[in-house]
Amino acid sequence: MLDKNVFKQAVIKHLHSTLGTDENKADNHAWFKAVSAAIQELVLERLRSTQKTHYLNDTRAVHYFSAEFLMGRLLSNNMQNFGLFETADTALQELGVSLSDVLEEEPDMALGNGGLGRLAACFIDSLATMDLPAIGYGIHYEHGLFRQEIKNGGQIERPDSWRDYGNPWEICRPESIQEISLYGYVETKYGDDGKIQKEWHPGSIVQGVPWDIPVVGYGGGTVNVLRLWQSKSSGYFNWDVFNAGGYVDAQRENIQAETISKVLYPNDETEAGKELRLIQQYFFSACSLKDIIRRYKRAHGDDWSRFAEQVVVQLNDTHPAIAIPELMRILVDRAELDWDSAWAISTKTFAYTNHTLLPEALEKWPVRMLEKILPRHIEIIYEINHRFMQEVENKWPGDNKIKAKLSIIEEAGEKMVRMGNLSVIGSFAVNGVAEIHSKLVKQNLFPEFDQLYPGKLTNVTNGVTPRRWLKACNPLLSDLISKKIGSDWPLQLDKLDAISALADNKTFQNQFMKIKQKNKQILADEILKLTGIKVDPKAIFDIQIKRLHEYKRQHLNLLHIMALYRRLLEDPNYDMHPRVFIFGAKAAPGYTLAKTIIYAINKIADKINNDSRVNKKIKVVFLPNYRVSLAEKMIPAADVSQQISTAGKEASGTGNMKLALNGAVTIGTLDGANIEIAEEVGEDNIFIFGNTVEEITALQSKGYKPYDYYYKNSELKAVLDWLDSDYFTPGRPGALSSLKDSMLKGGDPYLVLADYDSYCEANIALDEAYGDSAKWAKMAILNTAKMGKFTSDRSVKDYVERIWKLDPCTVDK
Ligand code: 6GP
Repeated sequence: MLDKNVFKQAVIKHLHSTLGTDENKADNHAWFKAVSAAIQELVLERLRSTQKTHYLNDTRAVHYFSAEFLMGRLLSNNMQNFGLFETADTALQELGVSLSDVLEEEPDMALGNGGLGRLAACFIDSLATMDLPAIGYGIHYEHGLFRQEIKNGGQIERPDSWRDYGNPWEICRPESIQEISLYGYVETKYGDDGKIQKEWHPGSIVQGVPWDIPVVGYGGGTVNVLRLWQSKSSGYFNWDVFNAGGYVDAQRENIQAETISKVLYPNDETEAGKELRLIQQYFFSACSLKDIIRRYKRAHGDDWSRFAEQVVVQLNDTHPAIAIPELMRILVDRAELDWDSAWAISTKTFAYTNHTLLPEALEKWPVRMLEKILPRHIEIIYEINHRFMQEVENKWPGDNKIKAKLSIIEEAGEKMVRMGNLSVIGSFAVNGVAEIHSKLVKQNLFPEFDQLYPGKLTNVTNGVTPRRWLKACNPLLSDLISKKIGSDWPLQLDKLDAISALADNKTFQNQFMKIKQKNKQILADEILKLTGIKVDPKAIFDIQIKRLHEYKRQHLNLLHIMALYRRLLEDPNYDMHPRVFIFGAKAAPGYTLAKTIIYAINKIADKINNDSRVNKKIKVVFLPNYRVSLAEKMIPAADVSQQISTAGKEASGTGNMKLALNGAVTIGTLDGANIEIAEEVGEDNIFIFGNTVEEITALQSKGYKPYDYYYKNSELKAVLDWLDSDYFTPGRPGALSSLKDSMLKGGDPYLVLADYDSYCEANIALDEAYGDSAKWAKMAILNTAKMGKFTSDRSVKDYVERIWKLDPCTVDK
């Protein structure tokens, strides 16, 4: 593609003419900018060809609406996808620059919280790789997810400023600015034909400025776009104030408009319920729909009949669900289609993915808030609901209980709009993200909808991109795999299965485990650099990385660590393989108990790591500011993957897939995609423990009593009581009591105590298995070998076949 010398010249050219510096003066950041600019030249060339090809072929495209895209870093990814990584590496070496240092200069694009946002990033990677016409639509947050610092063991949130020094990938497109309306009132008029017409007189207008981030497919054939909207004052609305001498007041409106895209709400799986959040949702959904319609009209004029043939919109959770009444508003009020035709188009356009069953995450907006911010939309929602209630009446005549349950409007207490119900009613397909989750969506969340619309509710199991999550992040293992089975596995992950045949081969086992050992050494160095803690790379590296949430049960892991600590104090010869427990997790700033768990991990870590009686056997590490780029360093070094959520709570998980792909063995519950991982790797190659969904339901229905477990198991009791002392928090007795209380007085809502014994047993089995190095190597190899199913290419293929109905469109080189 590009040879080393041409690449060098391009980099130097950008160093000179884009950055205004030179080889002698440039620091790593300048090199990063220059290298990115050189790569971006290629990216933009492919972007132009892609857009032209899609336009000429008038392709049907998927529009992935998501309030979050957790992209991470792009330079290494884009070089990998163009096959230029090695070229760049040697070119820079010859210029006396280290590529890995340069890559470290790139801030993560952390425009997301966790699983949902990272899934969106994997999907757009797969879409481009598979030459599928697609656009990601989201918000150009000025501040992504907060940067986490740990002070005295506790989490402190600092603002993230990912584009303070400019972002080399994004392109501003002022030519495609959109304007959207907010507030105001609706006027009811009668047309000449006597028909009722509605006119929304907005109280305020906001501009959406699009920033495009190119999304490079593997192989560099297709380059799609992620279009992120930045809010800006419309500029002319406040001239009156301005002319009246109110310069400062006029600026106030600018500030308000610009607030919309200022920050990402840091709540993971918790509904924010804040006015600004609803405005964010409407802002990006409305800008995106306008953008889609502008493009559609360019090809098809005012003929709406082909809209749903050309456009499919995937709603990533209910965050963009307001797009449903927005499209109805455009079709009915603006295009003057009759309701039924408009509804037919709308319901062929939208599809909805549910990502959680947690009640606190199911979005509801006060009717009052919608009346104020989106007065026309609430009318439309009422109309949708009115017609839907007739359908319900036809199916279940006279059943008011069902009506109350299925209604878009919740009437008990303050009137609320249920965005989940709106999404199911307004979409032609609804999917969960793993088999068990989709089953629970059908059985528990939306059972009546499943009866009313047979076949609408379906499953698409999540996946992850093997380009980022194996090829790029684990180059040693990738090279070994390619040597053994050829190099096309990143595009056909099923091919990994071929290494199963080598799982018993001593030479291959040694090669595989040597690489794991090297990756562990690299992580050990990083841990030392980041925390000052020295860990032994020969110990088991046991990793739990994910957002901090009670349902994910980091505290179950912690109770077991404390139990090991006690066992070692009681019996210095307690037989266990040395183990390093490594955590990475951010807590929502307002989630007090989650923050206490972070504090507990750090305090217990301090104690254990400095206790010479035990610190040869156990160490505990909390790596601050967990994010995509840190995950890329941790995952290749994991021996053990902790996936220990309460059964029925983790919709799928995707970290579980990334860790197993890199040869970590899972200790996990029968929850989310763990179940499918277990099916793939086989029960001998995973440590499954804990109550199943059915068992948990049974426990709860007979009245779950956490105290029974507390009194029955003296070790568990001792460990929990320990939290009340000041052993881990010298001078602050009781600082960790709220954690104990959550599992006893608080009723232990996530059944930590019910799974404790079984978790301890699984850990013992794991420790024994690790002691047999050939056995462990085989397990690790088989985990990598059997992950073919979990490529996001397979997920996207499922979406294409079942929901999106897209054809690939190759872009000539
Ligand atoms: C997450 C789920 O918790 C996780 O299990 C799943 O793998 C991921 O979505 C991708 O599907 N849900 C969220 O992050 C969320 O905010 C509203 O749900």
